[in-house]
Amino acid sequence: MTKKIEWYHDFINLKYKPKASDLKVLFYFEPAKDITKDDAIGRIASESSTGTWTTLFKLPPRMKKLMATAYKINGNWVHVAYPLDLWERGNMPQLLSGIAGNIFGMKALNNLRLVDVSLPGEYIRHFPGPNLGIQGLRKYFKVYDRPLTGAVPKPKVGFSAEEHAKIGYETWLGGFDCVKDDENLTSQTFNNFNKRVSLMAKMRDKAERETGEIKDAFINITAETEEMKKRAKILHNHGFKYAMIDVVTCGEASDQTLRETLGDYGMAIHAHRAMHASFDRNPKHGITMQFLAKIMRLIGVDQIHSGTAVGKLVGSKEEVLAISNILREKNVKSYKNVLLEQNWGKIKPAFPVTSGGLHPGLVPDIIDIYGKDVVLLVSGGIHGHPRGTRAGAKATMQAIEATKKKISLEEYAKTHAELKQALEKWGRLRPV
Ligand code: CAP
Ligand code: MG
Repeated sequence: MTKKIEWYHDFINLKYKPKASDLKVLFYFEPAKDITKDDAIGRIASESSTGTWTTLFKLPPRMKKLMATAYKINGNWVHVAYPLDLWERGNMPQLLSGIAGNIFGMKALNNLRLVDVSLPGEYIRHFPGPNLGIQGLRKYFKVYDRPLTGAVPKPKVGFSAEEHAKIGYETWLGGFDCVKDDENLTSQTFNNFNKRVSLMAKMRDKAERETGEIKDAFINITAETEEMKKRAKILHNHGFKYAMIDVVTCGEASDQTLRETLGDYGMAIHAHRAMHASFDRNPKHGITMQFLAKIMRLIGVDQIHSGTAVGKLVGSKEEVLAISNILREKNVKSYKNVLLEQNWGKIKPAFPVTSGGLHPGLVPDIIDIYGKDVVLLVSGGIHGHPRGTRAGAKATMQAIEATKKKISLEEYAKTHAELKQALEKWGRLRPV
């Protein structure tokens, strides 16, 4: 008789009823050749909690309490429950090192996808969530009945700080609430951060005086963490309500730190998700965008990019709706193999941000998918307007008005020149 050398199956118990205090995770998995489903599932639960590849000389019985349990298998989906004590409170990198860590590299799995996590109240209450959230930001802008709007100067990078601020001014004067930096604009030789901030503040003040509206900007502070803290302070000193962070490339640890810093200044975080598609694009492997959205709401971003379903970047309508649900609802209901139930307790709702290949002709589709609680970013789609940036922003605002009034864009365009010109160029094009 061969000796038992591993204990992976000890992590499976289909009779287990998760406790209210457990963290519950839904994974999609595909076992490698010659690996049974149970062998695969056991490894997922083991490697993400307390196990190792072989039986041990010593296994103190009390440690069994920390083992994860695979408790429900549904085709290639498995539900795993984790005892709360496995997790340090308020430490997001540590959670990821467990449920999104070594398991992705196991030879026994051809594919593994972390779909969603359901977090108990006792875990959630150690995170701050958004500082202002949807209600706080609406109150700040005094805009309650339409999406917030913003645009990035295009080309992405290359403008000087002066040129950037002038484009910003045109964007604001066209009716947009915000001007956004692109994800790869930080503080380059041709566009220094400090200079950009001070010129943008001047132009913002001018735009506010001339329009009587609140104007702001998502200026990108992405850098090494200490540097980000300095940049956050500079933004605060210049009266900006937001800072923008590339939350994936910066990492959860610095996101958490900056949430504290910006919270002290009463500011909000615009979260750009550049790099997300490296782990969420393959539907069989990696981490879903809804999971990323969940941990970002918990860490406390006020808004995060969530896709368009109709623009230039990947992302289905189902995914967009799942992300919006996670960001905006108080009680998220489980949905197919896409979402787990989540009670957000006191954590505020965050805005989804729709962006990428949008233009005025796509506004009705976007509002149909998202409703009004969304930040709408139209960049190429305003700067490419035949009459320029200001007219492009006006055309977008007209498209929002038309949609609110339930009038077709074509009809509204008869009395709104900027919208008419936009439709002549792009129509209802869905770019690829
Ligand atoms: C959009 C954008 C945004 C992407 C991000 C760009 O520009 O500025 O970064 O939309 O993608 O650089 O492509 P356009 P996502 O409006 O000119 O397309 O929102 O999917 O994270
Ligand atoms: Mg961009």
